[in-house]
Amino acid sequence: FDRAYHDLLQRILDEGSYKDDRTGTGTYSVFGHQMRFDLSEGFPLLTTKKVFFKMIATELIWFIRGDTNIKYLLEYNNNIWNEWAFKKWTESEEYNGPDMTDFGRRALKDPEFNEIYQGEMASFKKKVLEDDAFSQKYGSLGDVYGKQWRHWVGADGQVIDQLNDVIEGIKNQPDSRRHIVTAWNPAEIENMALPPCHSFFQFYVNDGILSLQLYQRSADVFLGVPFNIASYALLLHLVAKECGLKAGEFVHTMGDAHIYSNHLEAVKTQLGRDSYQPPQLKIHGEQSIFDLNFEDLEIEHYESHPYIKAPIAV
Ligand code: THF
Repeated sequence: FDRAYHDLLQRILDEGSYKDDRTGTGTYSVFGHQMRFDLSEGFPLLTTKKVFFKMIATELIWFIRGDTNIKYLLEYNNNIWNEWAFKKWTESEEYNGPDMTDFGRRALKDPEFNEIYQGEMASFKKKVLEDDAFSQKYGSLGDVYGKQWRHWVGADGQVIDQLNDVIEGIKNQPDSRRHIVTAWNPAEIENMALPPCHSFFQFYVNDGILSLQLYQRSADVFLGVPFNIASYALLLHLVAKECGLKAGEFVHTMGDAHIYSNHLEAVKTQLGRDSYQPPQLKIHGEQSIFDLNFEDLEIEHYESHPYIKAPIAV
């Protein structure tokens, strides 16, 4: 499994072209890449660095619940979406703390600023967890994944539950070519903290086996992609179980696949490592996908190389 991922890293090192990006960090990128993971061989949690399944699973359950507020994630000590909510808060009228413009890059360069930023972030998290009115207003990321998957609002105000509809479709008309969920809602992009990176996915049923293909418009290959692979593999397992099918292939198709310039050293470290056997996923209980909790999921026999730390671009 790590092979397909390492091939992508190597391809970007060999062929990638340098360009500036929205975050001001700079990336090396290729356009158009596809990886395939056959889930009958195991669960694709990378083994050449430690990847935190808990972060991936709680984020996916958060999408499935239709939730768009980081409060749920914080309750699981999952911090992967904090920066985007924090950015909205510090740019709001009500914020009157120290200037947080461009906090992501400044925190990396300036230790004194980093102290102040860490303090502001800690009190932001505390307020989201403890103050309901505050968290409703500033814990929300806007009309992101959960909203579009479960409560897409049509032009006439009708609400579409895409995830539920796609599951019913797979059960009732498995051969259909319309098993699609899209998070890319052009009418609501401006109301999102960040337009969806993993934007569109489709299921395919053949011979009792369910496969899933994702189109990801923008792929942060070192930090995001290991999460995205495991997240959609988990989604495929959950939907397959819900529909009484076997989980087949996860096909990961990417548009702009990039390595941030400040991840290059980390990438080289990872490429120097050999992979272990992939772990196995266990789903406990017979509850529906919509009632699933993190505690129902378990990863078994996960052996990995150590964690490699790298900064996230905001
Ligand atoms: N922005 C960028 N620049 N890259 C992304 O991958 C990304 N996402 C989501 C939204 N914006 C993005 C957020 N997903 C981590 C992983 C996934 C994220 C955000 C952050 C991360 O930092 N992972 C660390 C561990 C974090 C922890 O343990 O708290 C890691 O080393 O894996 C892509 O959907």
